[in-house]
Amino acid sequence: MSQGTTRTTCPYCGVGCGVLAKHQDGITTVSGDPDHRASFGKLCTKGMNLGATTDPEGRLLYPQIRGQRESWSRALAYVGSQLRDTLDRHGPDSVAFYVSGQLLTEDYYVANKLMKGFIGSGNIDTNSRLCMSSAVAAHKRALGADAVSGCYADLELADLIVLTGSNLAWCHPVLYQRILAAKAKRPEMKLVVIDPRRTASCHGADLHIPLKAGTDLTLFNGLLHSLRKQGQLMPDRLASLDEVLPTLELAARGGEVAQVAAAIDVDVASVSQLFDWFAATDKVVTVFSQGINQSDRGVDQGNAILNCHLASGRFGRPGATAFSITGQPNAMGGREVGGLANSLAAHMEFGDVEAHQRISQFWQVDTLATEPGLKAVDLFDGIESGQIKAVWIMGTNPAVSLPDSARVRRALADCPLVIVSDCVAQTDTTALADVLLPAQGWGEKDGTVTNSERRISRQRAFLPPAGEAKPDWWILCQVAKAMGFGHGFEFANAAAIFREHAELSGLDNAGDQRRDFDISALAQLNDRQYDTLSPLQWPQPAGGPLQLQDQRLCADGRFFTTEQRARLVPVAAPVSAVPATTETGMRLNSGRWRDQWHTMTRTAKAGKLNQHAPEPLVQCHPRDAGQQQLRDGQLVRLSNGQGEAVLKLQITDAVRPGELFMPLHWNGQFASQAWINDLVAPLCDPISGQPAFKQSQVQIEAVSVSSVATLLSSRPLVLDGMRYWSRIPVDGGLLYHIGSELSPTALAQTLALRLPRQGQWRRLQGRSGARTCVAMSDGDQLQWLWEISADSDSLLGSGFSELLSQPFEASQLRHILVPKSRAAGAMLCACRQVSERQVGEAINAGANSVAALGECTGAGLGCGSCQGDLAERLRDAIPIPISIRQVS
Ligand SMILES: Nc1nc2c(c(=O)[nH]1)N[C@H]1C(S)=C(S)[C@@H](COP(=O)(O)OP(=O)(O)OC[C@H]3O[C@@H](n4cnc5c(=O)[nH]c(N)nc54)[C@H](O)[C@@H]3O)O[C@H]1N2
Ligand SMILES: Nc1nc2c(c(=O)[nH]1)N[C@H]1C(S)=C(S)[C@@H](COP(=O)(O)OP(=O)(O)OC[C@H]3O[C@@H](n4cnc5c(=O)[nH]c(N)nc54)[C@H](O)[C@@H]3O)O[C@H]1N2
Ligand code: SF4
Ligand SMILES: [Mo]
Repeated sequence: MSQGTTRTTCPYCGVGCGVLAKHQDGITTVSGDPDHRASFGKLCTKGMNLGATTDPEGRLLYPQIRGQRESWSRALAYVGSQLRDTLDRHGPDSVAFYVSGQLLTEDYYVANKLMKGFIGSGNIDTNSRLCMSSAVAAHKRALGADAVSGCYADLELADLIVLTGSNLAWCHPVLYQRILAAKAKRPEMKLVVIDPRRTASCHGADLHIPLKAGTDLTLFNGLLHSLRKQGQLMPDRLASLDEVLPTLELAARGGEVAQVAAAIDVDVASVSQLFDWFAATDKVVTVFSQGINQSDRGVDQGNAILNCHLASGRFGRPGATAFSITGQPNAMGGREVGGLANSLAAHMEFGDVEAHQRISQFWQVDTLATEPGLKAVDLFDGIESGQIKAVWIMGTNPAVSLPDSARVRRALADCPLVIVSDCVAQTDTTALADVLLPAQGWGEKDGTVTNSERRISRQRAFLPPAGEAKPDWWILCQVAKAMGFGHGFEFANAAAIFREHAELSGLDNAGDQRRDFDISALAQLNDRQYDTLSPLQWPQPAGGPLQLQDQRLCADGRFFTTEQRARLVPVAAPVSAVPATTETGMRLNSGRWRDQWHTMTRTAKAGKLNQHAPEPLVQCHPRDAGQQQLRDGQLVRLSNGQGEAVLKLQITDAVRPGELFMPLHWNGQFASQAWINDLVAPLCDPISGQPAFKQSQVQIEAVSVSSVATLLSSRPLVLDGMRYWSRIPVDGGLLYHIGSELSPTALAQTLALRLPRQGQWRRLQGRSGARTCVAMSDGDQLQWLWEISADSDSLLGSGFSELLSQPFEASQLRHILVPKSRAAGAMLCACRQVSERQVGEAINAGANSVAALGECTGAGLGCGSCQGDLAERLRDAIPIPISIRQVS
């Protein structure tokens, strides 16, 4: 590790990769930490581009009350007195915290302590409710605790990996790469993907089961039945046979493989293949994530998967487990501290009298909440109804990410007191805050996170804080003191909080009553030991040496139920699977895109990440597009009784007929009307309260506009009056897409008036067939560039976004106007990082074959999968004459 380098952890997904970060001369550079056991030196695109997200641009720099800058002391006193006043006048349940799996464990611990222990309400819930709460509930039912047993090494040790409802290749890329690397070494290892969509995760798979959305229960019940018939039950780890039978009987009701295949609408051969592979393989890992959790049957679906693994003894052993993969960097840490409204700290539960006494004594309070609080969706209902009068939102953007987001925005607008701690100034949620508190972001803050395999890693500071930003735990402690709760919040640093958290986990934690979460061996760490703590998995009980090797929960066959056996949970599949298409429209599925993180507050700062998908889009099958006479790339409206969205259509047979898919990321900061959750109803799993984000019903129709524009500008543009717009930062400026009811000429005139223009600037115009591209430059500095047309097919792609940050020459208009193929993407060759633009340049310079392009740019020489694209560029490019002239 070179001098000045800090060892830390990536702040995005639940893989929890180790990062080596360095900050020098105002520039942050990162690389993978070879010694981190989650990632062994690897990072994905988001991790590699972290450096571009740490500059102070766009940050929330100082506290504000109703838009006015305030000092910290005044802001804290105000928040403290307002919360105290609300508590005194309306009782504990009139106050709520809505927190996040992106907080550090220490922040999370203090937030939970303040709300449940001192304010005395259960009303603290987290965005992990939207993410893992169904898996948590399924674990508790089957294992007696939220005990995620597995290790990442299991993904390498397994002979069969089943990904269901998980697009691991995009959402946990480093884990996916670990699987591919293991598979390359042992080609007999099998990978099966169960997803209604053909995702990037299918590229390396041996089998894709494109089941009808919402039919996993039928499939996994069918698998259990088939395992039983093949003599695969291993009852010795289970409760008595009497308890097991109802589950097996329910599973049998789904019928034999042919009936299962018909119900999930997949060919019989694929389903038999999966069942046979599963039965023939001892070491099987089933990875599940949001396609399972975010459903109105999310908990049952989780249990259907666990049933198969537990019943057949494929659990808690090297290479054999059912593995719920966490989404956020600290979703697991949130579960440890009791961040969910229905649990207490350190994996203790409401309703357990001893646990209640234990925590009360430890915190020295007599106000500890006795009842679970409101779960996320209900909590915002409580804000809407006026039951909750003050809400503090930390590290999450509910105005975008909760279902029925338009209603959430209205509820926040009407709430008497909305406090928001964030590191970014402008989000759809900060826009609705009465008080804004600037939080330190990644690289500035210090603490721990726990990844999907229960590995606790340090996030360490290596940057000065932006403006007056403070750590979340510090802000919480100051407010607690201002509310009069001084004695519980005198922490000198994050290490002191961690020690308290670790100590609590070990209290009375032994014998038959033992809890799975125990890190009491870390309660004695001094500040220096905490600072240098190496990543390690829990449990770490006191009294023995620290366990540094991989550990699995329930490996000894003892579970956390009263009888210490695992339980099978009877789960009935729906009598008839939810139809994909109904009279009311199509089924709208949603999820992640490769290079954006959630509501884009951080990833959109990295110009490179924005090139992958610069506009909001919805994917639709060619059959449905044909029926509605929709064209690829045109603007469409999605609507239902609740709301609507306007965005670009991508026609692809990767989605099933009758189903649509839309990335969740877009919001009011980046597009005119592309909030997916305006269309998602607040339908939740009845047990976990997790919203069913993947099963909305919508209609799709064309939006008619008279002109469309792609515009690159060094300065922001006023967008009033445009039917559709999207904007995304690129190096040196912004990339806009516009749809307008004006004619192309009138749109050009309107935009010209809104764009800067100065005496010495050069206006260039390029023409190719019917396409015209106009550029304005100041010397060799491009100021803006547009293509306006009546027809979206002809518009330039996103591969030109780097033009603002490079010297501009007139000849560049030539390769901008090179016709793009339907699949036009910015980065044509991902292996060698060769863009559409570089390929265009090479073609203009005379490269006339795929081999010649490879020679001059390197494109196509890596994995080779872009060679088809390169050939298409060559075919399209050569015969079209392009003229360029200076027009003013
Ligand atoms: N690039 C990127 N990575 C991320 C994030 C991000 O924002 N961007 N966020 C992180 C977070 S917080 C999370 S929770 C994880 C989520 O990680 P994933 O769960 O892998 O991501 P999603 O794209 O939400 O959904 C996964 C898949 O579920 C499928 N699906 C939908 N309905 C069904 C169904 O009925 N059955 C089955 N079997 N599948 C279905 C969808 O088609 C989708 O491909 O990603 C984490 N990683
Ligand atoms: N339709 C649909 N909706 C979904 C989903 C889906 O699949 N489909 N997935 C759901 C899931 S799984 C999730 S996890 C949610 C995610 O949804 P959100 O949590 O709302 O999304 P983020 O953009 O991650 O919001 C995090 C906010 O915290 C800020 N922040 C970052 N670091 C810190 C910090 O250290 N301190 C503080 N105080 N603030 C910080 C960021 O700037 C940002 O504003 O979306 C959910 N919504
Ligand atoms: S896989 Fe996840 S934790 Fe690892 S670098 Fe990518 S986003 Fe970060
Ligand atoms: Mo998530």
